[in-house]
Amino acid sequence: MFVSVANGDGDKNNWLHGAHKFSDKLICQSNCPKTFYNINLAAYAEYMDAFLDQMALHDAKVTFVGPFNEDRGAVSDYQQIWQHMRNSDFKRIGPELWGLGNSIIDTPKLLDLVDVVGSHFYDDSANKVAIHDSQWAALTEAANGKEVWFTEATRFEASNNDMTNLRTGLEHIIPSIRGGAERVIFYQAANRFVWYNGGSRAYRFSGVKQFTKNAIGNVVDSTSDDYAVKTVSFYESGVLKVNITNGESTPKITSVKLKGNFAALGSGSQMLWTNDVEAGLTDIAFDDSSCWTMTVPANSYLQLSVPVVALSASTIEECSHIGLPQDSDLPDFDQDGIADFIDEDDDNDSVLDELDEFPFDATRSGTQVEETEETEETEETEETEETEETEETEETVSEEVEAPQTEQKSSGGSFSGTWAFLMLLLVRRFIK
Ligand SMILES: [Ca+2]
Ligand SMILES: [Ca+2]
Ligand SMILES: [Ca+2]
Repeated sequence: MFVSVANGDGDKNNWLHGAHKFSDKLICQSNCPKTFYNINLAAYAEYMDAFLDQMALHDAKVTFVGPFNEDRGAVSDYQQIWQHMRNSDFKRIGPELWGLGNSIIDTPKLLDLVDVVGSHFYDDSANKVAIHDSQWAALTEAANGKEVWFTEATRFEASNNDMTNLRTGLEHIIPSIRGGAERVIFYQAANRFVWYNGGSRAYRFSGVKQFTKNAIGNVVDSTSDDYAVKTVSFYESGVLKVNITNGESTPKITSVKLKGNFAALGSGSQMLWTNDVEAGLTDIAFDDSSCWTMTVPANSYLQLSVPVVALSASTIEECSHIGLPQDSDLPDFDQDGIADFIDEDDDNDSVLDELDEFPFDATRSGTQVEETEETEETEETEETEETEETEETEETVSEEVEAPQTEQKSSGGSFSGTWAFLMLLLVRRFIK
């Protein structure tokens, strides 16, 4: 059990932040040593001792203690608290600062005073997406071998779009896991005791449950070439769990590649969350391939369960499309049920696309015209980058994001560190 002093967002005046969350009885009145918020740290230590005693008395033994919550305690503050406390049979957590950036700065000087390095992550503004992974990796580096925990994962938006609320919560934690965090502490996603009549349970309960129950084994290196697409994967006992979110309002046809001499073979599945679907399960038969394309719907979260084997002589390296229910949302000009990107005749005039005017040639059936540059028609504002996978009718977006970790960080499992998966997601927006 982990206990940490908390800010009081539930207080109607939102006053229980910073120093206000500490009782007046803990504030030093005169002749005070210089401490954080002028707290009498001897009294605070006694308060925590009494709390731990009461918990133990009721068979709720506390094993981890965080004395500060978004309070920038100094080295001397931590020293005094631990020195004054009678109880010591627990692990100490700090600094738990509001911003990951400050936690990175403070961690080295606190290393002798904490057993677990914890941080929040509210400095995750959109313009810092490119450094989310590397920031968490920097905290792991600063922790110098001590465990890193993300101690307040709570970016589940409270909008009226249930799907967005789930997705933002997952997007908040993915960089921490990729960057080396060993544990993530949620709140807002736990089941509550009250579920009033007429209400419906939010997506975040089922989505987070799916994510966490399969966040076992070892974290696998992965990378996505689109900042709007977040991914993190876990491997255990021959099965790769691939989590993918798409934060944009358009579906993306995505290439998934297994690196490191592995192929997907056997019975797998997709569990999908979209605006319209909660936990939709689809079985997938993998046919000994190391690459496939699939559709990641707009504003979605999906988890693939992929049985993996070593590459063999029969492994297929060409990326073929795995048809999934979400394909029905893709553009289909002639509405024949075959999405444009795999339909070889987009206007059903019996002239194949490659011989026909592109993209939609219903008004000029049968006319052979010169090939034109296809990508100029619907150019996005995002920068484009060619990859070896680029085809004429598709646009690659954004830069490649390298996963920072090279070692497996999660506990448990028998996955050897010398086996290294690299999962590469080449994300392409469909524009044909
Ligand atoms: Ca079609
Ligand atoms: Ca057609
Ligand atoms: Ca045609």
